[in-house]
Amino acid sequence: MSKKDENHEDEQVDIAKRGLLGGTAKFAALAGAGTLAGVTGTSLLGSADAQASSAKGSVAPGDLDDYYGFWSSGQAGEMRILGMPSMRELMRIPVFNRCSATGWGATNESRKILTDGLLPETKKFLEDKGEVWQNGDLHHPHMSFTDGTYDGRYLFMNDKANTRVARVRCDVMKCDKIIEIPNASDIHGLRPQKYPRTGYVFANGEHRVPIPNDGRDLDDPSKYHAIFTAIDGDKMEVAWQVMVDGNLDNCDADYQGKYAVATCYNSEGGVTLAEMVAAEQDWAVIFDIKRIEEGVKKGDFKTYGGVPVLDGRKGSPYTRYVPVSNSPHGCNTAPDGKYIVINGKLSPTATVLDVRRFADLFNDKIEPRGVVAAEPELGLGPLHTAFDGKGNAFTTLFLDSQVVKWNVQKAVDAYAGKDVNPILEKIDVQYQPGHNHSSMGETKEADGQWLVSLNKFSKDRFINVGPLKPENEQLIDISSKKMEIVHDGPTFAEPHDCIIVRADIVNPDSLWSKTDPMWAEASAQAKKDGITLYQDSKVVRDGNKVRVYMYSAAPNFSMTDFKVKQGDEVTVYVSNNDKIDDLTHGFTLANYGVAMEVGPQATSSITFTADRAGVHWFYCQWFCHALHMEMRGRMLVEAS
Ligand code: CUK
Ligand code: CUA
Repeated sequence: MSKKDENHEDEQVDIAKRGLLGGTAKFAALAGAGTLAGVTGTSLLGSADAQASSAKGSVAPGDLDDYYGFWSSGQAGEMRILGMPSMRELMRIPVFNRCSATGWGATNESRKILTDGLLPETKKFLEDKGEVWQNGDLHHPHMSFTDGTYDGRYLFMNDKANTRVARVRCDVMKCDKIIEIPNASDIHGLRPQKYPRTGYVFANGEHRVPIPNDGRDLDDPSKYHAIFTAIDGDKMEVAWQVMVDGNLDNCDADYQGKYAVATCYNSEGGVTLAEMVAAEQDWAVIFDIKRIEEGVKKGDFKTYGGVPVLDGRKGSPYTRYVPVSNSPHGCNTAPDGKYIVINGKLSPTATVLDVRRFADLFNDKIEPRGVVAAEPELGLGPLHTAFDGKGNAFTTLFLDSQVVKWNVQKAVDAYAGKDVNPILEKIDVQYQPGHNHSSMGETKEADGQWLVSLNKFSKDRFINVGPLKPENEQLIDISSKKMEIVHDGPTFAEPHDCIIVRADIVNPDSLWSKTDPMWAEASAQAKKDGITLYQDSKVVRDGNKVRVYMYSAAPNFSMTDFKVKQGDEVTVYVSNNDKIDDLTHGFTLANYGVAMEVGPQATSSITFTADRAGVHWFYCQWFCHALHMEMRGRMLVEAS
C-alpha cells in the first residue's frame, strides 16, 4: 500500500487556471461533485485518473495499514486507534470514560490512575459522592517528540471537562497517568514540546476563573485569569504556569525548543457571548520558554496550588501579545519550522507568524505585528491547518464546509506586495469541518500523503439513525496536485482532533511483562500475603477483608470456587498465565457489577463488598478458547 511514487507532479501552480477557478463557491461545488463522483465510480469527468483513484485509500482484507491514527473522542472520553488509510477502527483506549469491556473505572489499577493525580479538593469531592469517575471531554491526542518528530513513547491528551491531562503508554496502549491541573479551568489546547524532546506538554486553561477559585471574586470577572501550563511529560507533574490576559484556546510549540504559542479569544475578558466577541481584535500569545525557566529559577513567581505561577500578563518579560482578528482558534506550526499559522475562525483570514522574528519581538526591536509574515484570506470560518511538508497548507473552513489548500510562501509573497494568489484549490467536505490532520503533519517528517477532515455534521451522508447523527470523517488524498476525497467514515462523538503516525514509529508489545508497574500494588500486597502471583491460588482472610488470588490458563481459572461471608470486603486478583498473542481473559462476577480484562501475562484486581448472599458465578468474558463458556467458577457467600 504505497503510493509514494505516484507523485512526480510539479507542485508549481498554474496561476491562470487557478485565477479562473480559484476561490469561488461555484468552482468548489464543481470540484466537490467531481471528486465524489470519483469515489462512487461514476466519474463526471470520465477520466481514467479519476476512475483509478477510487481504489486509493482502500486496504484489502488481511493487508495492514501504513499509519496509525490516534483519535480523540470528545465527550465520549476515550482515545481511539484507527488504521490509516483504511480508517478501520482498531482499538478504543479508555481514559476519561468508564469501560465495561476492560473494567476501566472498576479495577483497582484503573481507579488508582483515575484518582492519584487529582487535587485534594477533587478527591474529597468524589469521596463524598462515593465515586472515582468523572465524565470526560477528550479533545487533543498528541504523541511525544524527540528532535522534531514522533518517538513512539507516549500519547498525551486533555480533558476539557474536568481540567485533566492524561498520558497513554505506547508500549501497551493503556493510560498510565492522569493529573488534574491546579489554578486552571478546563484544559483545552494541548501540544507536546517538539524539540529537543517532550519534555514539556503545554496545556491551555481555557476559561478564566479567580485564583484560587475558592469563592472569592465571584462577581468580579476582571479578577478572573486563564492559565498556561507546562507539564513535565516524563514525571507527569506541573513544571510551571503562566497567567495571561484573555482566554486560551489552542497552542503549539516551535521546532527550536524556544517558544510556545497560544491563540486567545475573548481579549475583552467578557463573560457573555456579546462581551466576548465585542472587540475587533484578539491575539496570539507567545511564551518565551527560556525566560520563563529563568524566572522560575529566580523565584519570580507566586505559588498557588503547590505550583509556581508567573505573571505573563501584558507587559511581562515572559510573553508577547500579537494582535490578530477576532476569536482565533487553531494554532499550527509548519514542518519547515519557520511559520506558525493562527486560524481566524470569525475572520476569513489566517495569520502567519514568522518564528525567526520572535527573538527581536522579545528584545523589543520590533512591534508585535512585526512577526506577522502573511495574512491570506482563505474563506469563511478557518479553524485548523495541516501541512504536507512541501510548503502547502490545508485549512478547514467551518462555515464554507470546505478544505482550502494554499501555499505558505505565496501567502508570504502576497503579504509583501507581490501579485500572487496563494490559494491553490478548495474542495467540499461533508459538512462543517473542525480539525484536519495530515500524515506526520505536525512533525518535521510531514510526508504529504493523506489528510483527514473531521466533520462535525454528517446530515444526509448515511442512512438515518435518529435525531442524533454520527459525525463524518473524510480521507483526502493530498499526494498529487489535486486533492481527492477517497473515503468517508461515520463516527460517534466527537473526534475533535487526531494524528496520523507512520506505522514503523509505533511498536506496541503483544504481551505484558509480569512485573509491569501497572499492578505494582497488587504485587506488593501479594508479597505481604506470601503469594507468588501467576503461581499460587489462595484465599487470604484479614479481618473482614478477603483477598482471593487466582490465575488463569485457557480454559481454566485456577480456582473453581471460593467462600466468603456476607459483608466481607473482597479483592479478587487474577493473573493471566497465557503467553499467546491475543489471548485475553476476563473476570466477570454475575450480579455484582464486577468485570475486568486480564491481558496475556497481566494481573488485574477488583474490590467489592460481598453483600449479596448465595451462589454467584464468575466467568471469563473475553472469548479465549473453545471451552470459553465453561471457563467459570463460583463465589459462595454465606448469609450473615
Ligand atoms: S478544538 Cu474541536 S474543532 Cu477543542 Cu481542537 Cu477546534
Ligand atoms: Cu478465558 Cu474466555
